[in-house]
Amino acid sequence: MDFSVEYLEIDQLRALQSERLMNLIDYLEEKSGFYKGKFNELGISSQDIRSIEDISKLPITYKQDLRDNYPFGLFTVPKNELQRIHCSSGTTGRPTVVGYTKEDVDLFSEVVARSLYAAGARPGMQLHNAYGYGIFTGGLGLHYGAEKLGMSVLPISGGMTTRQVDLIMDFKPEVICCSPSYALTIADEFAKRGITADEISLKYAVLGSEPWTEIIRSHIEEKLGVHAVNIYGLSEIIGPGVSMEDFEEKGGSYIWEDHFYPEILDPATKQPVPFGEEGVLVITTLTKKAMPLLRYWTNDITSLYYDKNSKRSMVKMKPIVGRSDDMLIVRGVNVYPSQVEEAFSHVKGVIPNYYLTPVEKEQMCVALDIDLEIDNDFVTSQNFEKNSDDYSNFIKNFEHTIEGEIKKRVGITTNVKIHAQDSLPKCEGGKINRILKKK
Ligand code: DLL
Repeated sequence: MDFSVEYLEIDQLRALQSERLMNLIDYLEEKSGFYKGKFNELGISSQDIRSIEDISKLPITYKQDLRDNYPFGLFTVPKNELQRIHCSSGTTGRPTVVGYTKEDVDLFSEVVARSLYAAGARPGMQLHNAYGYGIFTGGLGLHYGAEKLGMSVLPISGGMTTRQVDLIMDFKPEVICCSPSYALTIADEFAKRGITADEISLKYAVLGSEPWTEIIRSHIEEKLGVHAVNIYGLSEIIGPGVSMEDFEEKGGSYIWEDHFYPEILDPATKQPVPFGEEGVLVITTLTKKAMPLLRYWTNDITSLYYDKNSKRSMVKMKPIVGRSDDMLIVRGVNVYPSQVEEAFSHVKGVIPNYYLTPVEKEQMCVALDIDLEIDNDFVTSQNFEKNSDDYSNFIKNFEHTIEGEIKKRVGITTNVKIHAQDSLPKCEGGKINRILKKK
C-alpha cells in the first residue's frame, strides 16, 4: 500500500482538499436533489466554492436530514450501483442508512488499512476481529481493511468471551479489535484463568466505537500486554477509519483529512470555534460517491491540534469527550461520563467498570449515583479481615475519596458505592451504556 498522502506538505494537502471539494459540489449539483434544494435555499452555487476555505458557506447536514430522507433519499446513485448498505447502531428512532458503491467500499478498506498500519499492524499479521458483524460498520469495516493491508482475519464477532480467549490462546493473533469495554471483559477472562500478559500473543489492540480514557487504556495494556490505540468513526461518514491514533504517539488521533475534512463548530452558534478549542466535530466526505455528506454534525465533542512529534502532516483530534446527547447536567454543570471516568481514575485501586445513575429532585438532576468496582489485589494488600469494622471504614473512606476527587475535578456531587471486582455487569460485546435510568 502507498501511504504517501499521509505525509503531504500542508499546502499540497489543502490543494487536494480544495480540488476534491469543488468536484464534490459539481457532483452534488448534478446528482443530489437534497443538496440542490439546500444550495438554492442558501443562494449558493458551485461558483461560490473555489477552495476548501469556502467550506463554511455550505449547509450543515444533521442526523434528522438522514431520518427525514429514510431510507435512500440522500443516495446520489441508483440502487443498482450500490455494493453495500449499512445502518447506524443508534437505538432511538429510525436507523440512519448508508450506501456504498464499489469505490466507496474500496475507500472504506483503504482508510481502515491505513488505520491498522498506524495502530502497529503489519501485512502478514493476524487480526482477531471481535467487532460485531452485521449492519454495524465495525465488523465488516475492520475485516475488509485488514485484508486490504494483507493481514489474515478471524471474523469471530462479539460475545462468547470464553471462546474468544480460547481462540486467542490457540491461534495466537498479534492484533485484536473490539470496543474498549469489551477488551476489558476479555482481559478479565484472561486474568480469571491466571494467564498473564507475557503468555498472550497479542501486541496491538485497536479499540473504539465508544469514548474511553487513559485508565481503560492502562488496564488493557497491562493485562493484555498490548499497545491499545483509539480508532474513531461513524457510519454516516463511512464507519471506523475516519480517525486513528498512532501506536508510537498516542494521546490523539490523526483525521484522514484527504477524505474526511473536519471542522469544529460551536454547539450553540454553529460557527467555527478558534483552532484548538472544543466543540462539535463536523465532517465533510470529500470523495464518497453513494452518499456524500456536507458538514455532517457528528454530535461528538472534541478539539483539533497539531503535535510537534507527529510523523504525519494531517491534523489530530483529542479523544472524544462524549456525544452532546450523552451530556448530563448536574445542578447546572455539564458533564460527560468520560469526565467522571477520568476523575476517579486518579484514585488508586479503582477498576473502571462503572455505571452512573442521575438522581433527580423536582425534575432537576442534582447528583449522580456511581456504582464502581474496587481492585481485589488492592483490597487484599490492606490486610483487613473481610467484614471487620476496619474494612468497612476503609471502604467508606475509599468512597469518600472518590467523591472528593470527582467534586474537585468535575465540580459535581456524587454518591459512590463500591462493589467487589467482577461483581457489576460487564460488556458482553459491542458498545456499553454507562448511564442508567434516572431515579
Ligand atoms: O461506532 C463505527 C466504529 C466501529 C468506530 C468500530 C470505531 C470502531 P456508529 O455505530 O455509527 O459507528 O457510531 C458512531 O460512536 O459518533 C461516536 O459517538 C462513537 N464513537 C465511535 N468511535 C469512537 C471513539 C461506529 N473512538 C458514534 N471514541 C460516533 C469515542 C466513538 N466515541
